[in-house]
Amino acid sequence: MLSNNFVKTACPHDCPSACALEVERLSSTKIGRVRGSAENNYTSGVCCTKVARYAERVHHPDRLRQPMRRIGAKGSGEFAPISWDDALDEIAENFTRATQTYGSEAVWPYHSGGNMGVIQRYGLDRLRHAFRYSRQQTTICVTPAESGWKAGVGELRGCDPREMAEAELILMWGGNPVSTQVNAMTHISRARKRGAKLIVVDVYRTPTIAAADIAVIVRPGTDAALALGMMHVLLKEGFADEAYLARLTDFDDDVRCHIESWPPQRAAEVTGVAVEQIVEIARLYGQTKRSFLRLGFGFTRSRNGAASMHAVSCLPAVTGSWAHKGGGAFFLALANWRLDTTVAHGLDMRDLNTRILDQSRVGAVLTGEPDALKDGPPVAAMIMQNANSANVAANSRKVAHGLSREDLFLCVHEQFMTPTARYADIVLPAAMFLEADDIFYGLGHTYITAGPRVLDRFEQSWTNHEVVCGIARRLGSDHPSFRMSAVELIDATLRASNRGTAAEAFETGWVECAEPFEDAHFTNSFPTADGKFHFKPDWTAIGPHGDQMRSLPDFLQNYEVADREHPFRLVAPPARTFLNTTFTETDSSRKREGAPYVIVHPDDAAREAVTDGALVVIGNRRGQLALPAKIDQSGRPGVVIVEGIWPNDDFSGGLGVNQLIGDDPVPPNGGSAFHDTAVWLRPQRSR
Ligand SMILES: Nc1nc2c(c(=O)[nH]1)N[C@H]1C(S)=C(S)[C@@H](COP(=O)(O)OP(=O)(O)OC[C@H]3O[C@@H](n4cnc5c(=O)[nH]c(N)nc54)[C@H](O)[C@@H]3O)O[C@H]1N2
Ligand SMILES: Nc1nc2c(c(=O)[nH]1)N[C@H]1C(S)=C(S)[C@@H](COP(=O)(O)OP(=O)(O)OC[C@H]3O[C@@H](n4cnc5c(=O)[nH]c(N)nc54)[C@H](O)[C@@H]3O)O[C@H]1N2
Ligand code: SF4
Ligand SMILES: [Mo]
Repeated sequence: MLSNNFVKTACPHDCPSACALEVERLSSTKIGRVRGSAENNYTSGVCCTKVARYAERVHHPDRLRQPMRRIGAKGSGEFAPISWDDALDEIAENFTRATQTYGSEAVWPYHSGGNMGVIQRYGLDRLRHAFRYSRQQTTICVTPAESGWKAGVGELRGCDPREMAEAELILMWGGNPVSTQVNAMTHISRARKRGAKLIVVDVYRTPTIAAADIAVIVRPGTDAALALGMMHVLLKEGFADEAYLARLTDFDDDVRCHIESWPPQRAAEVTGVAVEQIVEIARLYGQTKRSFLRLGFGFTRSRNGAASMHAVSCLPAVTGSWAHKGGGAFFLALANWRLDTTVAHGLDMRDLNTRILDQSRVGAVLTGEPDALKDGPPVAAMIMQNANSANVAANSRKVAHGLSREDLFLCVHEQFMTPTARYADIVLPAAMFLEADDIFYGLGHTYITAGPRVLDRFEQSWTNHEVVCGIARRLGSDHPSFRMSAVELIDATLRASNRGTAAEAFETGWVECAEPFEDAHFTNSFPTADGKFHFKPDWTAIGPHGDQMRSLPDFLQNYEVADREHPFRLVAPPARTFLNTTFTETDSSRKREGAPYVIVHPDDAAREAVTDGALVVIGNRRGQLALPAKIDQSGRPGVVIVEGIWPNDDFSGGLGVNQLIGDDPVPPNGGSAFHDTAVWLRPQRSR
């Protein structure tokens, strides 16, 4: 029992912390404070400030209250209220018409990470499977990283992140947990109190870099070169565990020779990191087996991101630190859960012959690029849940073109009138997590967290589950799942997976799914076909663009290089008090973030005659935008940083930073290269 009015639930947002929460319930329609659960030993009583202030978001005056139909031009934002019945009729009619005209694959239900629930996100898959609509390859976030991790390790799981507390050294690579998953810092701080050191590798001075003992600032996209330079030192100075390499990896003379071709001098030239620092961090990493490698997403959001992830993930295989408590590596837990979601996700209705469209290429799909459409029919009707693609997807100019097509029927189910919702023909008001039941995969830890409903329905809002069931029934499906409640689906899922019941999960607040040490550390075998860690992966088994990769830990030079016309490399990482585009509507987050700006190195500012606070224009062949410069010696010269996915409306040209980012798929298996863009920069001339 929790004290006072606090009740248990869980955070639904797209954040590896996946916190167990305690919410102060003031009435059936009002909350007060939100805090991290002290009883859950990963959350450990901490949650981020944005969710601690959730009252501001759930009781926001701009929340959508009723279904609406477009009355103005596409994208004009002019809507008139309609009833739920009329809205569902219109959706069903348009899905039916698209199916009759082009076949069922012309309908594309689309979900993203606004809500990560097993029911309230992936439940939309039931609708697509029931009617053989196009499937979705969910690539926008994790795919490059996942591809690189799977190449070596085999499955997306690893050492228990709570073990960071027992490490002597933590190597945080390409992640910014102070901003993006604050709970990781709780466990890192525990280690540091015992004297452990923290090394952080990033491309500019983030809050996590500021907290590090050793800050390593690389040029964007060069992480594989740094890892190779470190491995060179490890091999040369006797820090490699040759017995481990022989027993549990495919390490051979080819790999040894390749690593020998990467002395620290070569790595230094590529990365910009001093030779001395490369040697220093390699030695520190090699000197203790309790070196915990914690990998972030950021360094994999490049065209060579999968190759970088693979190269970095080779480090603990070289030293054999996997075998030790407080050693090994962790990126993300996705293979741990072993949930049987047949009913919840309609897998019994799935037809594997229906085409799969790439979530990240929504612009190319909607503008009819044949490869993006898999040479199939156009997409003529869509429903989007948990997605703000007009803002978050790469090449947002192309996305805007696609979303404004007159012959596209678009339904957006949203909490706010986002840039994406503005393009809709029908806008449906969405419940927030506090008004819905769900369970969540703990991506950055080993719990499935349980999120029972805390508040009554807000105005006319519906949960994602209710909308999925409502449309499916309108279209005539008699699949039993469309008559089950979210709690019944959760219960069926947990029972089928031998993970207890919904009632038990809601009572406890979570279900522990940690693996025994031997499994989490791959003590006897890795989850690959031959049981070994692969220095020489078969990339073609991972994705269709595997032939662009090399079967070695490799620095791939396929990224967008700066050239005479585009002398700068742009990195576009998250802002601390936004969560992707969620919270861009709350005053406290907007106040803290201020306004969009671009960080420019003083040397570059001097050369381009840019002064602090002055408006500059950054651009490339995809687009351009104006924003003030913040001159700061934060990254390397030639690198500019724009933090936060600001709403398109915050830019005078009506499109944000993602208009500059390419939407070509990252090899081997797709995904977006959000931090891999070449741009020009110049002062904005007054007219
Ligand atoms: N420049 C740049 N772009 C990026 C990234 C980057 O680092 N830099 N990161 C990328 C990454 S990693 C990701 S995952 C994507 C994220 O992209 P998205 O998943 O699209 O982003 P979010 O803003 O998290 O959520 C989208 C919307 O979901 C809505 N929502 C929340 N809960 C619910 C719900 O229960 N029901 C419904 N119907 N709607 C709900 C929110 O109001 C929000 O508008 O962005 C990508 N884009
Ligand atoms: N506050 C907040 N929290 C978030 C989010 C948010 O938008 N705001 N987004 C959520 C989502 S969807 C996700 S997927 C996670 C992502 O969380 P993270 O794992 O932290 O990944 P990113 O934020 O994309 O980038 C992390 C860091 O990588 C750095 N980086 C960029 N390019 C390179 C490179 O080439 N090499 C190296 N070494 N570093 C590089 C960036 O500067 C950034 O500081 O965070 C989640 N949490
Ligand atoms: S956004 Fe992340 S840190 Fe914040 S409450 Fe949710 S899971 Fe926890
Ligand atoms: Mo993400």
